[in-house]
Amino acid sequence: MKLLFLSTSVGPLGSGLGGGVELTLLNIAQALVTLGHQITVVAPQGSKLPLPVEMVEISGALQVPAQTQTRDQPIEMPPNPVLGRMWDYARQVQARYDILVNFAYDWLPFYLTPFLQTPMAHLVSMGSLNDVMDQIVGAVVDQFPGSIGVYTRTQAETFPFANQCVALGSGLDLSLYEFCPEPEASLCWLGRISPEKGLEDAVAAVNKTRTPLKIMGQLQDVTYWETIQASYPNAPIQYLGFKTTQEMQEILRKCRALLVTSRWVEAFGNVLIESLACGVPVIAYARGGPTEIIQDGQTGWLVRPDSVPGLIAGIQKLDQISRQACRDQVEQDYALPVYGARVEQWLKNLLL
Ligand code: HBI
Repeated sequence: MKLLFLSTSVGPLGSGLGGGVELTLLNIAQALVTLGHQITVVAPQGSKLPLPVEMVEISGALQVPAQTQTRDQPIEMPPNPVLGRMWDYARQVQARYDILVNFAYDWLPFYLTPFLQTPMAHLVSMGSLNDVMDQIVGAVVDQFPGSIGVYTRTQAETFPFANQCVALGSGLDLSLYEFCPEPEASLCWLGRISPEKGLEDAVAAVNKTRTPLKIMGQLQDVTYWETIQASYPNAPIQYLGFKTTQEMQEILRKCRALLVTSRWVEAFGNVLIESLACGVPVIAYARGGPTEIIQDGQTGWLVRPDSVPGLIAGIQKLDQISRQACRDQVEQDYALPVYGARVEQWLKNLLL
């Protein structure tokens, strides 16, 4: 198939602003290229992909991140929106492709679906956040059955049209993650530094256990980060910035565990399978995608959501977890070829 991928609109691919969906787009592109499909990616100016696929960079103003909006807020479009210009490009070239695949969690691509002649597939990368988005995605899935892909059933359940979503799971190129049998002392926290990720709870936990915590990810909300530092001036934390996958896994793999403290319903949690791929157990709030990934007591601990004592208890029980079991689970459930086959089937079904 000839596929046109339309990237998230909140940041250039490779910047980390797009969070987990950047990794998802890369992994799907890699898996489908391996299966012999032709991929072209349309993305904001400055995007980079470590893949030999055609990249069309579009300039313009980035979209406001949906998770900063309230549920009843109207859709905002900035002046000279990169999103609008990405889809104007798609409209012009659509006849060259079998399917247009949208990775943006934005109103416009969904609204445009019936206006375009080429079939569209939408990978919805977050749970329900906003009424206007729920409405437009619901309208698309009613008119185009099977066109809405999600990560997990838990994520789908946040939408009124849960049973019309295709759960695709996720996957990784496991060769990028090196198993580490003997960790050092540190714990790790990965992700966009933004309120919905609950970093303050991880800091509060290590402030008690005095276990060093390595923090990596895009510093999206500086005020939020400064508040955490002011609240816990003596916490044993170290912010290492945003890293490429290679640099990140080099640090992550030596950690005793990954702490996942999401406040929102995490659609999946790509960082969790990156961690398990390195043999690093995960201690996660029992909320959203992590509840479908972590095998409690086997590959990590699922703790009561928003409970810092729960995180601390998990840290104290880490020696019960086998690091090999973590790597084994990812090889079994999240290998890239398996994920690629599932995504390929999802897309082929739209051409039947
Ligand atoms: N917000 N408006 C908007 N559009 C996106 O594509 C988007 C977002 N917020 C977060 C986000 N994408 C990704 O970080 C998550 O989908 C993983």
